[in-house]
Amino acid sequence: MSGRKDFNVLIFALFILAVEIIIFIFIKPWMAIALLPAFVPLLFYVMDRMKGKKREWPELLYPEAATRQIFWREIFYNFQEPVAIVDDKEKIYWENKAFSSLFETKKPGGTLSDLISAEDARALTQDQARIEIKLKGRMYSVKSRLYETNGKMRGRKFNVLFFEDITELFELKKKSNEEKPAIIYIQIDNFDEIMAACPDENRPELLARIDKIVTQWVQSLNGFVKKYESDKFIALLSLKELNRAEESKFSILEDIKEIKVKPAMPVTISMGIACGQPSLLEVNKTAQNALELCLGRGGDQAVLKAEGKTYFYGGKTKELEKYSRVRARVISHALRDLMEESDMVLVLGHEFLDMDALGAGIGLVTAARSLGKAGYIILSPEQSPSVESLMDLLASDEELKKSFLREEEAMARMTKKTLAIVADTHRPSLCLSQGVLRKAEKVVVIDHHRRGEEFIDKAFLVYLEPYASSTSEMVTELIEYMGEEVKLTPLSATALLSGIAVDTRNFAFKTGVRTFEAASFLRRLGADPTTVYKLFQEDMDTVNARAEVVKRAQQPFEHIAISYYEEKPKNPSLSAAQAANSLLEIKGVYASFVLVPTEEGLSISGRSLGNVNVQRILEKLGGGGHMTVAGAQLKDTDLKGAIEKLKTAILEYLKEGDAT
Ligand SMILES: [Mn+2]
Repeated sequence: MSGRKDFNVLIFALFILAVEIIIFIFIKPWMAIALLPAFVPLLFYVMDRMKGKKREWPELLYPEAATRQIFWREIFYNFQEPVAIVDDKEKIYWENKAFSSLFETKKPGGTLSDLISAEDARALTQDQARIEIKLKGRMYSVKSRLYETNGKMRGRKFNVLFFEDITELFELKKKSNEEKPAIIYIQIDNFDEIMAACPDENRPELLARIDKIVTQWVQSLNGFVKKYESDKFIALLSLKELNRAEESKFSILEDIKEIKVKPAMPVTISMGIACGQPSLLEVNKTAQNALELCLGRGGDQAVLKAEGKTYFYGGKTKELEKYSRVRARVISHALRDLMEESDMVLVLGHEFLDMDALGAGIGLVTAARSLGKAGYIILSPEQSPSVESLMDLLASDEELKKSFLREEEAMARMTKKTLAIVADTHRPSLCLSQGVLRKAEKVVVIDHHRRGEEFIDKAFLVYLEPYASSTSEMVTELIEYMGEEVKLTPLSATALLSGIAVDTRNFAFKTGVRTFEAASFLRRLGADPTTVYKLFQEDMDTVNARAEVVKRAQQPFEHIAISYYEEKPKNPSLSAAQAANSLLEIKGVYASFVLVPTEEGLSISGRSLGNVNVQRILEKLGGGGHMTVAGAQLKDTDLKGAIEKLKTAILEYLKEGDAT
């Protein structure tokens, strides 16, 4: 730049000289001499102005070109922080002394990726990149600037890399991070039961042993612990120590089990842990939430909430079920958190979808949408006849109509963050979509069936409540506790009510106090019992066919009715189940069995009021189910043969009953 100014002054001087010469030769020599005093000050004035601009720079930085080069080279070459120029092929074009000594390079011309990782090298060939690299035990922040060259090397791209040693800053940051406080709530599971099981004289010792293990564990982590209730502790640790405890997977969970009250009753604890929230107040609140979640999952585990994520440790002992509202509330909050953490909620019912699974699904989808998340129920490939009427009703609502997805589409839209909720079953084989279940990384199970052998092992949260009347009842309670934002429309409330109605057979079976409470909550939100009643209305042919079955019924054993369909009805299993229910309406009938021809052979549906175990009877024929609802499939046998087999099974069962 300054060279150009010198040049301008020279041109100006030459111009004045030329004018003088022209006047001297071609006009009048005396005129040229006379004009000289006017031109000379003008020349000096221009030179002075140019000099004035030069003075903006310290003298040293504005030397002649050759000297300047030496200065710049000196400055950069001897600069204490490493600097290098790299071309777009990651070749080192130039480097300063600090750079050479940092990487111990003998001479420039090496490749950047030989000195640092290929990934870092690639990042640094971008403009304005900034990465942190650890080199020789020190941390460096490396910035890059991209330049395109002019002149001889026009069009070539170079990155200038500036290294800054940030070791001290980095250590300081790390240290302040490690010293962040973590709060741990520790609670002894089933404290009352443990105390009750422990003989009086041993109680002080038991309590002392528990205290000792908890206290020693926290102290080994340089933490502070305080017992604030007979079965509750609060502890404070630094994040560094918490990480250490995490590496050992919270060994205290196992250590505490060494204390056994009775041979089969180890002491277990629940731990709610939080760290890294913006304020101590929030750390505390989050730790309490984590403890609630831990208790909701059955205790004997640690739940850690940090960086917006939830981690689980332990939890191997069988969970203890208690049907309490506390549990419903805890599960509700946990489910809400999971929904909020997810990007989409998918509800999976069971094969042969019924109104309970569908009603529960509608409730869950509505909850998800109230929380601003997309929610869908997976649709079975073939529509199940038992939900036909409810589906027709839902189709009348613009919003609810959009609540269904086919399996393939759901699979395509699923991400790692998608939450899958299995409703009304806990057996993976009965699940409506095996694909979605397999792909889902977060699975919640909500079911009212007694737990069987086969179980969805990967479930993140399990709410299994055999004492609840229906999954719809459970979902209604969960929604009640989820908070005000979750709003049910009258139609979705009606769907939930129909789920309860179908599983309780209009509030006659398995109906508890909480069943009515759930129903009254739904009614308040506009659920319509008449609409529910209409959902169960049937066409004339179905009713007639069933009347025939009832008419044919026999009672070969006292209080047990057996009947059959002569021809295959439109929906064999549904018709048989309904006919068996109708038989139970007959005075004196405690259990009923209805046989029906199916595509594959014959199917038997068994129903009971509770004093006859139809499950045990049909298990003898290779079937299964519950005490009051069971079924079996028979192949290679005609109707007459099947009835004989059934009678033999009942007789066997009755004899067993005599024996016990
Ligand atoms: Mn159900």
